[in-house]
Amino acid sequence: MQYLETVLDDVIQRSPNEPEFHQSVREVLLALEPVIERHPEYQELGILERLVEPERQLIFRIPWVDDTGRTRVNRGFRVQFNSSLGPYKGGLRFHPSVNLGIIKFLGFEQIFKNALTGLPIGGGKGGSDFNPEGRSDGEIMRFCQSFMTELFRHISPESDVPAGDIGVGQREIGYMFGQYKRIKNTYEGAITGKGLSYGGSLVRKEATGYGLVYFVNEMLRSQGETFADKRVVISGSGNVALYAAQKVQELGGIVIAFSDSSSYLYDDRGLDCTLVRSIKEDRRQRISAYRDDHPDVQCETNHRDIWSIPCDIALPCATENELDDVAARKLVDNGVLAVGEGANMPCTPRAIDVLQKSGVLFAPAKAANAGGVAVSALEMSQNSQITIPWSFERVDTKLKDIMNNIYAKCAATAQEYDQEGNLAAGANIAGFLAVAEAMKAQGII
Ligand code: NDP
Ligand code: 2IT
Repeated sequence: MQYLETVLDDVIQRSPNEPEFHQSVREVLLALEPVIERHPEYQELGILERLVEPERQLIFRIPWVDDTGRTRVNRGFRVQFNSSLGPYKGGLRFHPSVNLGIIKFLGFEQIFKNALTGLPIGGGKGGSDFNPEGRSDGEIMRFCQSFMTELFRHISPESDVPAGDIGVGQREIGYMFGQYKRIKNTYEGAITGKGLSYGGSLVRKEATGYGLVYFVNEMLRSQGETFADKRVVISGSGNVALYAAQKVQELGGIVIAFSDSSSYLYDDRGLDCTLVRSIKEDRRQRISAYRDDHPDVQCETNHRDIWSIPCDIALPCATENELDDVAARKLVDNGVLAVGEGANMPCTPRAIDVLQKSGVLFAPAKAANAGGVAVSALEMSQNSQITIPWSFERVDTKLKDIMNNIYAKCAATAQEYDQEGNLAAGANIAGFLAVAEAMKAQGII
């Protein structure tokens, strides 16, 4: 459709050198052709032109002093992308690869993901090109404090509520919350993913991984399948990967591989997920340390080759574009049944094409990994009232309901738009419709 191509061309022209952002916009726009045909008013109101332009983009300097006394400078970002459905909501990423284009792609995805949860949250994302690897606890704290010393003026429970992402877990959230509270002199939930002792929610830590597995389980169930005895390959070994693995095991699946940015582990008999969690979460070591206890387990240094391992279910949970068409072809040749995206945009467009054309069940990120942000919104809800913290069971049941609803919405929307079984199309269309209707009602702003 010429109109959609023009919108995409404008994005590329206006924001060159942001390939990941172009990729995420292209994927959504490609899915919207039948929607624009049914709703010509969206074109008249410039909904798409407004949607692809962030409402606000903040870029700031983060000076800090390392342990040797040397002054360091990093760049900080917060992209407040769309607030039609609620305050901006989305994580902060600390990784050397972070730049404006990466944050814009993540923020753009977040708009539709948050819409799919059905909760009142808009889309945003932020972070820094700071590399936490090898940094001491003191350095991490000073960096987080400097980051928040600028960010605090742009966030609040009513306007923008950050959380974690790659390189930002409970430790970093704690330091940032402390600095926010100190500067604002207000004890309020302007950030989620907090520790349980100071306003965090039970299940937030587990939420993205658990939610992914709940979603994939629904997808399997639609084909009369379950996780029982399925061999599951999981990339990454961070927050999302570790708790996806825990839930896979609870449902009877066998986790046979994990990776990190330097290697992958493979044991066809199944890996000890508790040990992997302790290595990565508590000891902050490389995954290869697993071999200290299990010298017989395979550990390969080319972590990208993880997709050549024969498996029934693949869960990419590390980073964007980590699974390309060559990897997808290997998975298909090895008989993979389902692929569920735990990371944001982990499969390249060509990989998705290979998987879908080969009849592999495909769970798209913006639907399948929405559990984390959904429980973040439940944390916001608890923070906004004086309440006894909700129990693990209560939050987990809500999470499961939300993921099942997202699955049902994606499946029904795909069917309504004559693309039965295409959950990616269903997610893009359903997420977009929720945002577009709110934008339409709120006028040209
Ligand atoms: P973590 O920092 O906890 O873990 C990231 C994992 O991926 C680590 O094992 C890391 O390896 C690996 N990794 C990171 N970058 C790369 C890279 N460039 N190449 C190879 N491996 C890499 O992050 P999360 O688990 O929180 O996030 C993982 C993915 O899930 C991201 O795409 C994130 O955006 C997405 N996500 C996260 C949510 C959350 O609630 N945390 C919610 C929804 C999506 P190493 O240990 O060597 O650094
Ligand atoms: O990509 C994501 O959804 C996240 N990193 C979680 C965002 C959040 O606000 O909890």
